[in-house]
Amino acid sequence: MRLYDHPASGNCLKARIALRQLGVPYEAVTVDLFRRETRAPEHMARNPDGRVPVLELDSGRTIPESGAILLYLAEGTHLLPDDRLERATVHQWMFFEQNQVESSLAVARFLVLTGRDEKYRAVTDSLVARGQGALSSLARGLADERRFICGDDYTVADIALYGYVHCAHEAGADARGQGTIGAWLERVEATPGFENDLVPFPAHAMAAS
Ligand SMILES: N[C@@H](CCC(=O)N[C@@H](CS)C(=O)NCC(=O)O)C(=O)O
Repeated sequence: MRLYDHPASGNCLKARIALRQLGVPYEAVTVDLFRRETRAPEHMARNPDGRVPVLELDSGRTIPESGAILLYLAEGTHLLPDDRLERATVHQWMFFEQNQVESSLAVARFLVLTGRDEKYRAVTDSLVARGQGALSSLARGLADERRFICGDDYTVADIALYGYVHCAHEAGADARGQGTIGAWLERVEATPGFENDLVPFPAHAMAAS
């Protein structure tokens, strides 16, 4: 398998965590999103939405979207329950991640780390406020001190949420101070084979002033 990837992307980190924890051999190919390589025709052919991550199977078929990649990789493994209702809970938190966490904290983090937050102050503040609200919802989801977000078992929902919750401070939000989120992050990080290899944004990601 091949992962079209960027080492500073939280969405790509989710795919890398799952690939490593499942012991799936893969080749990582960096697509430099800060140089607009994600919008080049050859990448658009892999993902009509022009973003990473994209997983390419040995057949050449491609799977864009971090959530779709996680669910594809997790099928038939301990990272995804067979039971229909338990699986619906995994889906619940993965949809929540995309709708509430990724759409707010990932964008705010991008604006802050590329130095665009001052120029887009109102947008950034609104994204951080929405992200903080999403973190409060996550904290309520973890309030019964369950080990992982869906219960006793670690699933791809935990991996999906980890992507942007663990680095919420880079967006200007506070995750670790919210209820049991800090303890949950530590439990995720302690799962076998877990590695967070997210790297800082490169210098050329900074907006030209
Ligand atoms: N919903 C998508 C979002 C993917 C996404 O926004 N990827 C960013 C990097 S984190 C990207 O490729 N941005 C480059 C661009 O928009 O051209 C997912 O979860 O995979």
